[in-house]
Amino acid sequence: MQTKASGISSELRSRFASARSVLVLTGAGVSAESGVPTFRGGGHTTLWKGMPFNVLSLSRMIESDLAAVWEWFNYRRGVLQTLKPNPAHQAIANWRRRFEEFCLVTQNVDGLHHAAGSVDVIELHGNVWRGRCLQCGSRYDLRALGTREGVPSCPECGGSLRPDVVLFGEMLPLGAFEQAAAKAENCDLCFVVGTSALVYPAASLPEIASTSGAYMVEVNPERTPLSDLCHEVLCGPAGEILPLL
Ligand code: BV8
Ligand code: ZN
Repeated sequence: MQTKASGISSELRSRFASARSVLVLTGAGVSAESGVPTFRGGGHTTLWKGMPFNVLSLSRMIESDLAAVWEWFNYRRGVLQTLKPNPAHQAIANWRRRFEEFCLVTQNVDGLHHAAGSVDVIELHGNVWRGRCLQCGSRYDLRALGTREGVPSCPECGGSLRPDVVLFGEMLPLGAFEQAAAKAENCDLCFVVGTSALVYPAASLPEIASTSGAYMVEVNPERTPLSDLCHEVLCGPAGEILPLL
């Protein structure tokens, strides 16, 4: 069922009021109203120096041109620096205390869910504010390191850092997907917010929740490959819809 942003169905209201375990999966769309460019949708993909992001964010770029990867990620951190969470992030942060069990899983690397007060966020694709040492694996907050330009060095061992972000072709952080999948199996209400549902294994989480019998709700101005498996598709911007609940 597709309902306009103005109306939250009585069915969803009652399920929201009675849910015991809720899973929320977010994608770039939840940060769109904060000014973060999405990757796809709206007929464009994020380009940088003429290269599409899915070329830049390829794992082989780490070996072939780590400096270019840092230039791309330094640019993105620069853009994100001034951006703030929007009402969608805030609504989700408030939902946590309304349910016995609540799990927020994000594909986003922008850190805006944390900035809005969400805790225990499962970040499937890492976090653009962290660097990881290629030699010793130590992780650092790049804001603390004061990283601006070029390839930062590891304060521990002097090795080169890489962004602590999962690039295409790379494994997700150890245990992150498994933890999210276990929550998806046990949730009775699942929200899929602002994702084109094209990237795996993240996009398989709503399929797991649906198979486990969860009530499925998609929040997105556009339909996606997941729309047909949702009980409700709330067609509109997350920043306007989520605060209605
Ligand atoms: C893995 C970090 C396995 C980097 C990201 C062929 C070749 C190579 C790989 C593959 C392949 N086929 C499949 C794969 C696997 C690949 C994949 O799924 N590719 C897809 C594209 C086909 N997956 C991987 O590589 C993953 N790893 O599978 O490893 C493996 C096994 C063994 C050994 C080794 C490896 C790793 C995937 C992670 C990639 N990293 N990001 C960076 O940020 O640069 S993914 C990237 O896409 C972002 O993280 C983003 O979150 C993610 C998904 O995009 P969305 O979040 O959905 O954003 P998008 O712009 O697409 O959509 C926005 C949506 O919001 C739209 O629907 C729009 O309508 C909506 N919207 C807009 N405004 C609003 C809104 N909604 C609500 N409110 C609004 N206001
Ligand atoms: Zn190191």
